[in-house]
Amino acid sequence: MTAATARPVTAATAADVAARLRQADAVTILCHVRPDPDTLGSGLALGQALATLGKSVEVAYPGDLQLPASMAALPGSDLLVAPAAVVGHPTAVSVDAATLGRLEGLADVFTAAPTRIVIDHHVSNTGFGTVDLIDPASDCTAALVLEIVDALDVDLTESIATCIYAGLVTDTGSFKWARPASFGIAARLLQAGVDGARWSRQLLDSHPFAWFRVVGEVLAHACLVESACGGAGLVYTTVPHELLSAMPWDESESLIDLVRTAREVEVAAVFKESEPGRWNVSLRSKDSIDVTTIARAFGGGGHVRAAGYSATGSAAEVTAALVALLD
Ligand SMILES: [Mn+2]
Repeated sequence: MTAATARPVTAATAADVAARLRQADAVTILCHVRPDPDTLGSGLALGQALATLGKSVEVAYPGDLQLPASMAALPGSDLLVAPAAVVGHPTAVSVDAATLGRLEGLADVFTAAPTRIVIDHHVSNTGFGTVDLIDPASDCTAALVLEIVDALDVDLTESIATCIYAGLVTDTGSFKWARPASFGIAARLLQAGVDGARWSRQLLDSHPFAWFRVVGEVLAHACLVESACGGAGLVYTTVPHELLSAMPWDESESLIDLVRTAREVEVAAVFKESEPGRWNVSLRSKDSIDVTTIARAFGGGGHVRAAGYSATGSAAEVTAALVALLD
């Protein structure tokens, strides 16, 4: 299962984006729903850089979920405004969202802006702005934001560097699958004063005790389908709503990293019941299968080795649909 890589239809450079941002007096920066450290770090890093240049800045993400403490502690979080308080400036920037839909309730704010800048690294992103900086060769969106900060001639302060580091360390799984350029970027960020050990622990290696019970149940109920994917194998598990809601929402993000360690399989899936009957599905692969093709079959997207989609139905229904596609 290999898909042709979808390339952006328009391709801007960091210098192009910086030129547009220089012209703006006020900028609205939008992060994707259920923000992760890459989208939020990108938004806060860019927001701080633009504030340094004297611009009015607002940063927002859709939904009313409170940020987990680990991310709320990122420098620049004072730039965050609630969705209802978003002004919607004539220049809007989307960071790390693979589709307009990932901005959910704030998509209208984005489309209403005359100048719409998309900054992203998802291979499935075909571009939805008037200026699209989409680079699947970048390990994270935050690294693209660093290029823009440089193009704006803004000093790389410890605060800006910390936000970029947050995106880099999480999207590379603590540099486990980082490409060569990312190590150079990491060195520069640490030299700018980032406390790498603190942020790695805070963003990746810290869980509430309640997470242990969830992990125990989720792993105990995992299913192995060795015949799936032409014999490459699938492992999947479900996290029912009552279990998911027993822990902070961001804690479920790391479950897929445990499930995908199953040696017998190429593809891993975790079904998370965000609302009764509504599921967010995370997909991962190791070497040979492009999981964006699976995600796209269900209306989702993502990266070659990490993708996702949404589904509705009972646990039996949504898992059977995936198994039927792959087995
Ligand atoms: Mn990302």
